[in-house]
Amino acid sequence: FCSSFGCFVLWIYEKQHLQSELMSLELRHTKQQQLIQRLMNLNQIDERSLKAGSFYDMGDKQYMDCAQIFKNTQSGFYMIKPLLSPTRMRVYCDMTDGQSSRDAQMAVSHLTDWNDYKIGFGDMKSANGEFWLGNDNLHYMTTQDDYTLRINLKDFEGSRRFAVYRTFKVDNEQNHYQLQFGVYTGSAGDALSGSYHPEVQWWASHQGMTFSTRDRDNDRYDRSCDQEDKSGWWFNRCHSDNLNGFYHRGPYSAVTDDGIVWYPWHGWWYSLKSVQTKIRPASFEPNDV
Ligand SMILES: [Ca+2]
Repeated sequence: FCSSFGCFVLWIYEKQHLQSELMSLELRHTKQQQLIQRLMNLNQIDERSLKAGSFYDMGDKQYMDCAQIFKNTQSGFYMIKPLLSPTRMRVYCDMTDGQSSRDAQMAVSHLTDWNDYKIGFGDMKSANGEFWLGNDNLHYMTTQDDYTLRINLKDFEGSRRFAVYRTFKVDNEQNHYQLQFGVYTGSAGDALSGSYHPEVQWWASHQGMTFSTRDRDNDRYDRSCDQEDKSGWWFNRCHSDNLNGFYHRGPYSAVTDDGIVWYPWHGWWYSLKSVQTKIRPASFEPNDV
């Protein structure tokens, strides 16, 4: 069949051939492993970028509120432009529970002036950041359509309550961002109108109140609610809720009721753990989208 020499050559050839095939297989294996690693990394980055707190650029498309972008379904920051607003604004859109807009999370510093509240301030980048959207922006948002306000409250014992107000409106700066709201539903009690107690209502209702800050006193009190209660708010004489108040952490004693207060739930001397406010069009039905 073959001479000993011929078989030897064939053996050498086969050995070299197998060795080069092995090397090529090893190379392919390494390349595939690198590819798998790259794909895994890409996947992780993708997951991270989809987490709440991300900023989504919707390009040149114009949306008047979060409800119009709801089909995007990812919670995060978006640029919107309410009809009357001269500029686009950055808002947090909460798509997880059908709420289409979070306007503010309000455990904020009281060392802020009229102009800070006017244009907004705080952490507008992280999902749990605390910020005030800005009274001008609240005005532009709430006058272009009929909006519903939802306030989510948490205490330090782990309980949660909420309050919903129909027809939430904030007037313009000339009218000191006068507050108007409609029917209440919820579990936290109707602090905004103070309807739980007529004797409280006349001095603590926030219906029709104008906004006050430490440098602009528009309240009905002969002194300044803002200076006593350390926040910018729609004070009367002064309040039954003070959601921009001082972060006392639960029960507190102070000269005035300056905590983060929601009176019908925990009274004036308990400062809440967290406050989240959201607005969405009254006509908005997540299931329609
Ligand atoms: Ca006053």
